[in-house]
Amino acid sequence: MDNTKNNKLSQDLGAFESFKINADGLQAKTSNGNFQIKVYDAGIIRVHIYFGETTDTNKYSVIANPIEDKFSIEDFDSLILVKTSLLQLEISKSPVRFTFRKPDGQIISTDDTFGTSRIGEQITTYKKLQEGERFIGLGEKTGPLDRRGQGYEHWNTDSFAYGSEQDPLYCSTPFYVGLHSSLAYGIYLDNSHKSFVNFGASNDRFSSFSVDAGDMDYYFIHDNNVEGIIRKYAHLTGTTPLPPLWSIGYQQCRYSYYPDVEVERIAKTFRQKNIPADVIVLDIHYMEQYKIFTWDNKKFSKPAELVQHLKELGFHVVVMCDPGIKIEDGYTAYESGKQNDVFIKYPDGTNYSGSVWPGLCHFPDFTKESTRKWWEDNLNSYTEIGVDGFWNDMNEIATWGQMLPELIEFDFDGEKDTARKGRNLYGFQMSRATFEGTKAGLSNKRPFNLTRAGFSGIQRYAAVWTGDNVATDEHMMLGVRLVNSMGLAGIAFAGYDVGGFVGNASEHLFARWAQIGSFSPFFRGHSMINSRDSEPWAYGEQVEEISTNFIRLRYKLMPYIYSLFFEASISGLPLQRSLAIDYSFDHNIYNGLFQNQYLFGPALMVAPLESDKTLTKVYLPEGEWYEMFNDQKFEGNQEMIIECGIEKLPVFIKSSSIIPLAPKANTNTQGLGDVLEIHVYAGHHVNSFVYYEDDGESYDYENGQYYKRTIIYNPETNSITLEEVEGSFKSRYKHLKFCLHAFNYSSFTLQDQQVAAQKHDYRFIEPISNFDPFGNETGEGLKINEVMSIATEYVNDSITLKW
Ligand code: NBV
Repeated sequence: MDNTKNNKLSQDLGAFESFKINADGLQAKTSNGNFQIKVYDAGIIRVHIYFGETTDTNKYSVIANPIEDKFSIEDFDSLILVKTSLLQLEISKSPVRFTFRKPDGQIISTDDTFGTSRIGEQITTYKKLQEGERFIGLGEKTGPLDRRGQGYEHWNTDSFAYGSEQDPLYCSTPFYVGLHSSLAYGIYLDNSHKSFVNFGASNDRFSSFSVDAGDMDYYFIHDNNVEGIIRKYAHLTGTTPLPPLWSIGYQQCRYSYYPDVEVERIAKTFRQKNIPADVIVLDIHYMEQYKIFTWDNKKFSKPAELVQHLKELGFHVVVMCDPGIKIEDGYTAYESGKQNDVFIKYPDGTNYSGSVWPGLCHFPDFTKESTRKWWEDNLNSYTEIGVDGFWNDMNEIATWGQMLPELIEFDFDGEKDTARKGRNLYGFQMSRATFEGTKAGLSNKRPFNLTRAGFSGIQRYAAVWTGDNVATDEHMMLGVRLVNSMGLAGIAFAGYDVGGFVGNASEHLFARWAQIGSFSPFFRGHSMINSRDSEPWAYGEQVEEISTNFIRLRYKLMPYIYSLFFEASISGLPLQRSLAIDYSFDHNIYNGLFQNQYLFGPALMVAPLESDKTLTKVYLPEGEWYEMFNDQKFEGNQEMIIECGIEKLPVFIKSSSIIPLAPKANTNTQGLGDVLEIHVYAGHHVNSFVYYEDDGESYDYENGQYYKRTIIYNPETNSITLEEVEGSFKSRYKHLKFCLHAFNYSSFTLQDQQVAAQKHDYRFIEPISNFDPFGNETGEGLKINEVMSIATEYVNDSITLKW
């Protein structure tokens, strides 16, 4: 298909001409272009196609390097074969087309007859749709879990009150997983220009991905399952670093709390009411006329004192950071920004100006090292007074009218390019500058960093939230799906505005949202200016009790959640896991009724439901499940109708699960008890859980100051073992309590000594006063879990309980 004579039509790579083998792959020339193949791992092959003489790649997302000599290349008459232990890439020579196979020859993915072609600067790769092929992932994208039949664009966009089908939103991660014939593969399209993915949107012939400019540069990933593919994507683009423990507690936000006394009143109310919380977020009104690095000296006359008072109450402060720097003589950030030449520019060398909150602004060029340093110096004004949380907003870049001219120039660390390539990277590089800058200013303390916009790799620098959602049931469910999908794209630390940002939540909507949010990685209540108050107590007593119950439950789950963040920091596996990760080939999970269900860590399955429902359909995948709030046991592989009043949520625990729980606490840093409960759910399969603990705030864990041990439940040998501790950190727990669910044994030994087990009631949540959806006053709708408990001292040596 050589259309060279007519450059208005598409032109593919043409025929193979020559190639050279390198230590990490091969470099080839075709009649119309070039391609490089690089091996990054036995299951990761990079295909880099370019039509001109020079390459145009993205230097910010991938942090892995190719491996050398772990593959073989064979040259045949009509094709070249690149082989690793997990993959075979077959490159046909005329025309040049790519086919990925398993070592046994089974096709994983093969080019459509169109292969890779360009129309002008735009390049598209076409892949044959395989029978029954599904597509999942792609990060913050609306639409169903199975994306087959949909198309998407990557172009970071401020999307106030977005519709449930709207695309694009704020954050782009062009990485998806294809599933067919019981196998899974991933494709990461590593190009930050505007790009498109088509999952067979208009016909059943091909899926395709296109870039508006730059090279066609993609990583093909294969592993035994979706989990393995996510791990490999994390190998390429990095993982979420361990967040400070306080940041995974409840965060209270509002646009905006002011003045300072109001902020303190909110904080004190949490404490008076014993509702756990760790963070108060200051939105744009803390600044003087929305100018970053300033404080409004009337509303916040003594910021250092405020931060200190809040600290005494056990609260950390997160501050809003907008990128726009107001053009105003005498404003320090503006003057020093000009002096240090930190802003993005027009081609004539003048600084780009755009209107946003403070008025006309210039915008820092975070792809420039000296700008990042300047940003760091300015951020010191926050870290110096004890602020350790940062919120990067409006970084799509959002300006009034939303039209960032594409000719704007970015430094790209010495390789200047335009906003066509820079726009999707702006939030990513701003978050990088904020993370690295505040990390430097906090001397060995971990900052918390949040962003709205980002690109693949953003997980290394910030948590991501889903922007300006709306207070409706539809949005609540959409938010769950967005976070599930972001988890599939490497963003383990993600969440949504609990209660809805735009509009006013009803009482029941807030209650449901707080329940579901308590099982999300990032847990923050937030709402817009001029909307109703949205603290857990602002919706009446019943909602206060329900929200408090679930926020407390989250705090009980903290040892489990923190251990999962540790796991995410190593493997990239998300906390909030779409069922498509573990049950990828069970077609029921893609049913519109069940597509929002997810696992929160390996043990819990949450089945979100709307606020006006008291009956819901839940799908239990294979295995055995216990309903969390009454331990009722169900066989998997079935749909069920569940009665679920507004006081609780359908949450199921997988049999053989191991869940470490903390004593009741109102913060993650103060008043922590010293009894660790290990809950184990009777089951038939051997299971293990890696328990992880450290000081929760510093980087000392990098020098071995952590406390890690594997807990193993083995129903075959009738034992639970806590293996010996690794690391030099001393656990904050002194006592240990085994809480055994559905164990029908009466005789136990601990370290070979006979021990007594006590049967007693256990409640994860309390009944709601004056309210019972099932007709009585005592909250009996909420049945009680019966557990068998065995208490002992918590020692570092291996501990074994037997029965
Ligand atoms: O800073 C104000 C808001 C913030 O509360 C919200 O969470 C962001 O998504 N911000 C957007 C600016 C504009 C809101 C209309």
